[in-house]
Amino acid sequence: MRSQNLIGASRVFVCDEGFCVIKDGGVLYESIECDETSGHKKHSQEAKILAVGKYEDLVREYPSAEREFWHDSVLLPSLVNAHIHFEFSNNTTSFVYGDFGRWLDSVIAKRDDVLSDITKSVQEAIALQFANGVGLVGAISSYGYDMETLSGSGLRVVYFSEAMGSNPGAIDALFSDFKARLGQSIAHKSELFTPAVALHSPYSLHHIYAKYILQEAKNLKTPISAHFLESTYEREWLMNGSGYFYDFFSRTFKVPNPKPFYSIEGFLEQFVDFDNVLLTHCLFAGESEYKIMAQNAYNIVTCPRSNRLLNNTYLSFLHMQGRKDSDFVPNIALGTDGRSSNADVSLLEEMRSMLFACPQVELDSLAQQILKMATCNGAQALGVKSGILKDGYNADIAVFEIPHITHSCQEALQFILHAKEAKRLLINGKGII
Ligand code: MCF
Ligand code: FE
Repeated sequence: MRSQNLIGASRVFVCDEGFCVIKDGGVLYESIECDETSGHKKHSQEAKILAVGKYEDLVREYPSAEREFWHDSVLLPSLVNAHIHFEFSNNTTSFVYGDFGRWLDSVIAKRDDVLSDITKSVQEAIALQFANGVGLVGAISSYGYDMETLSGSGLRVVYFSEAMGSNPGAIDALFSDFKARLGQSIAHKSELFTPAVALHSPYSLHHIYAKYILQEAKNLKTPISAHFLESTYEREWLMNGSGYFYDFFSRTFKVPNPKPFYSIEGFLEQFVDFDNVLLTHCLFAGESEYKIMAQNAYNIVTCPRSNRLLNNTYLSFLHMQGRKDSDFVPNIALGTDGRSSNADVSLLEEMRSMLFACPQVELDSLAQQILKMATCNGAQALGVKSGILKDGYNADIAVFEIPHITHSCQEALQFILHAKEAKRLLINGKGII
């Protein structure tokens, strides 16, 4: 069964390369429902955008489409939260902020308490994604505790089963646990749920274990995520084998004479044959690492509030600004990280924080860049055809009421300042709100 729908608003943000804004615009999308009868009966639905343009033109061209128009509103692709840990949604005040080492020590000491009985807080975090107009997330799962809740939620999810472990004697046991989690996520695979693989970080993952994990990812052609160069401690450890992580392994884990598992370049080189590589944070990457990332089409995910809280700084994407040399400019997406390193998982708050955290960048251009990071860049990083209003793309659409938006010539900026709660949210053409 096919049905066509038209949705319009006073302003439409296409979220394409040039950040095109359509006045009184609309999006025509088509939903196709089918019952596949191969083996057992399975119901599937797919909704794709067919046309984008002036609302009135689309009404004329598609007179039989069901339609809705939102006044005083902005319509845009539903937002993309490219890095979030739902499993840590119970946390409020358990972890220490202001220094990455103190944070990590506090996570190791307190995580068991935070990780118990998470279902309700995961449901609340999902509801908050919807209220924020988020239609797609890159969910990092360390334990698989959030899998059931996410897979049936209606949210579009790229689900990264995360691997972590530095003890060579434990690799077999860790790998079999990882394969069990990955196997469960594959069993949940659907139009909205994509299994994927995360390597926690260069400091927490044995290089032999990483090889096994990457082989799984290669077989399944999944996206890959890793936390990378988040702290000065991590950089010092990878470059010199000294500092916080030396003490961490020798004192906390009683490893005699510990050594890093990778060089910085060695860690990056592991991913050259993969298509969707997401490196989160990259706060202490320099020109040479940016170059490797850009040349291999790796994506950066930045989580500004988490970065301020754990490492007292922000991704310096300033030096990439206005640089036409695309060799040095990786695609940058936006994430909230988890409540393990943030006050909440609101992407709209993250966008506002980022706006205020980059005073060096011209305001209107920054606002447009943040919106692209939270839509097209995020979807591109995750390998999902959402995040742009364009024919053939998923009908993942959000509408926000922004009073008097039609009076402004700074629509992107005013959106970031005033968007509070989605009035309408479609994921795969289905009305979530
Ligand atoms: O992105 C932040 C900071 N960097 C690293 N890890 C995490 C972050 N938020 C949550 N985590 C999790 C990670 O997935 O904390 C644990 C892992 O489960 C840290 S390793 C003991
Ligand atoms: Fe994280």
